[in-house]
Amino acid sequence: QTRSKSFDFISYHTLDDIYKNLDDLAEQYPDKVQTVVAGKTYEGREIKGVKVSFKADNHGIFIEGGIHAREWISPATTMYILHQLLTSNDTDVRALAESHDWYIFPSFNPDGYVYTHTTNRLWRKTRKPYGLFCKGSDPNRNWGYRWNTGGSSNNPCSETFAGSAPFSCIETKSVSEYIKSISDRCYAYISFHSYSQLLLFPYGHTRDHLENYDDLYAIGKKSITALKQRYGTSYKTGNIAETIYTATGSSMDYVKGTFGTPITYTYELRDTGRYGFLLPPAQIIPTGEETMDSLVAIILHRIIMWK
Ligand code: PAY
Ligand code: ZN
Repeated sequence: QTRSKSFDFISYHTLDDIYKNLDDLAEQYPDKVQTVVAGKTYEGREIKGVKVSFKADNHGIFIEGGIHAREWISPATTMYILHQLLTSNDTDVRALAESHDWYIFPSFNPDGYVYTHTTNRLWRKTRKPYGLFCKGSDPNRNWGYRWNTGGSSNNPCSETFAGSAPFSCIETKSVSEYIKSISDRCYAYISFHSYSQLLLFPYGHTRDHLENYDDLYAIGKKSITALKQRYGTSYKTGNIAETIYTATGSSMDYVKGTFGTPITYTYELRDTGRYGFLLPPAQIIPTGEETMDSLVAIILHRIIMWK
């Protein structure tokens, strides 16, 4: 076998390169990594991820990346996490990795991601046409929990178009069915966006502090404190509506509201606007490192609080 197995974190990668690396990892770690295709996109691409498992029947953690096409640091960070789980020698990371089943999907919006590489670097949505002039729904406004009840648009030309109905995007529909099939095995759902340096949790329709707000806020505080230790990067944490703006139809709110998953966070990764969506590739590794620190804190603190 002379096939190259290299994958680096000093540049952003195409969808093909990311998928190739997932296949390579499955080949390299046959007893630990399994590729999973959770569905197809409007343009016919696979929505591919991996399940990583060091032993049978661990509790599951779901990692979602790339639902918004232009937020390139998101797929890069999910790939960084995947590689760390497989190769890190850090004691905490090893404990975290080996005591969970991981479902990691670097791109929930492959058509959009490819479009940002070929045509328009700042494309956010999916690519299915609506009417004559505009393409794409906002896949993070299309999920079937309190769909289109605030912070989304009925205009197909809008960046936050909710779609024609809940799960009108084939992408959100198929991945939601996959998530449902494993939901009883996952106690945590983490999604990655950029930018703003926020650690958000449910919900986006109201500023009210619902369900386990107090726990999620306390864990969130510990997590962003851990994140800051390494490079001084400052985050804020809180619910979506209070911390950024009203938004409905997100994947995280759907998972929380439908399955009652206790640990649900959305990262808005670096930066706060200097480079915005065009975060320089030299920041992939530091972003990955600090995010890994904060993820360790989330899971370890959850264990301390509830076990
Ligand atoms: O549920 O994550 C949420 C809502 C917040 C994000 C959203 O609009 O979906 C925030 C934005 C994002 O990551 O898409 C923030 C960026 C900077 C944007 O495009 O406005
Ligand atoms: Zn986003």
